[in-house]
Amino acid sequence: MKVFISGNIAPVGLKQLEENNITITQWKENRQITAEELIEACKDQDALVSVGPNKLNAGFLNACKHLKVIALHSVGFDQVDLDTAKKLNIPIGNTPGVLSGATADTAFLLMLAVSRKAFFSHKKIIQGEWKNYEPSPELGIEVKGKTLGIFGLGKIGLEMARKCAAAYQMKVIYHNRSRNEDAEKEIDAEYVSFETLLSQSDVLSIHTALTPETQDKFTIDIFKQMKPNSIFINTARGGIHNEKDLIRALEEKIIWGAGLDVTNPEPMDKDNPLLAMENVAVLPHIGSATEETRAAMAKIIVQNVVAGLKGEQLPFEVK
Ligand code: 8YV
Repeated sequence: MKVFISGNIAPVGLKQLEENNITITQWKENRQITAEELIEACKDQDALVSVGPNKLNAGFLNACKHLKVIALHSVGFDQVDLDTAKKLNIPIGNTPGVLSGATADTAFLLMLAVSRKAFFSHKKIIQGEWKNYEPSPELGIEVKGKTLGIFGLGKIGLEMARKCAAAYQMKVIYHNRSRNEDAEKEIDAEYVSFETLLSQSDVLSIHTALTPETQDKFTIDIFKQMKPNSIFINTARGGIHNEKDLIRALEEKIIWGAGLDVTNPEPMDKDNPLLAMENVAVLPHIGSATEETRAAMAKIIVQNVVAGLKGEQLPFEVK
């Protein structure tokens, strides 16, 4: 059996695939594979491990209907046309659970980096602007005891809420399509309407999937409903916020700051105005990028590939 891997996965994954007598072909170039190249590469393969943002749309799936399984190197599956995959009987696997801690760490890191203007201050040193001790340079704000709003309280949102409640006794409010009663019990999270989430959150952290419903959800009209001293954090998908509107909301001080691990498009242009802003911290989509998490993701990928090649139910299948 043969698998094509469209990028890097942790070595443990490669080793385990080989132990299962699966022949690996891997995309090694230092650029994202194009749609045409991906179709070509999958021609003689039995399985695909899709790393990164390759669009697995109807065009790709119809051209590759011979694939027995597609294992995503992500928990998110917005890049896949699930209806077409279902029609063609191609099972799609993802990597839920194992990256919740690392992704929530990234949200937490961004919250602190923004609130203390860390990235901006760091840049000032590099630019040679640290000349003497200034007791009141641009001051940050503290998050202790403030209200954390979670948009999409699933596994990752819950990890973020736990950290904020434990470290800073933050009050947690959340908005979801349906209530998360376990989280309500565990961390006293309060379910609120979307409008209340906007008007009461001091830190608003996005942890929902990108769907037609959440696409471009955070526009200027939405930012205007947030507190002027609030911080917007997005570690989910860049398509959930409207970037032009976010820039305007920050420039016009409609909100206080923003921390992003996801942008639209990715990669972000190096001249993007967000990168020069004092109250902004941007990371290049590193949510799951730790040794431990990437190894755990790779092991799940192997389980999905092996099961799919045997025609068995994937242990982690996107439905
Ligand atoms: C992925 C992610 O690791 O899991 C997700 O949904 O966004 C990331 O953490 C990344 O897309 C690389 O495949």
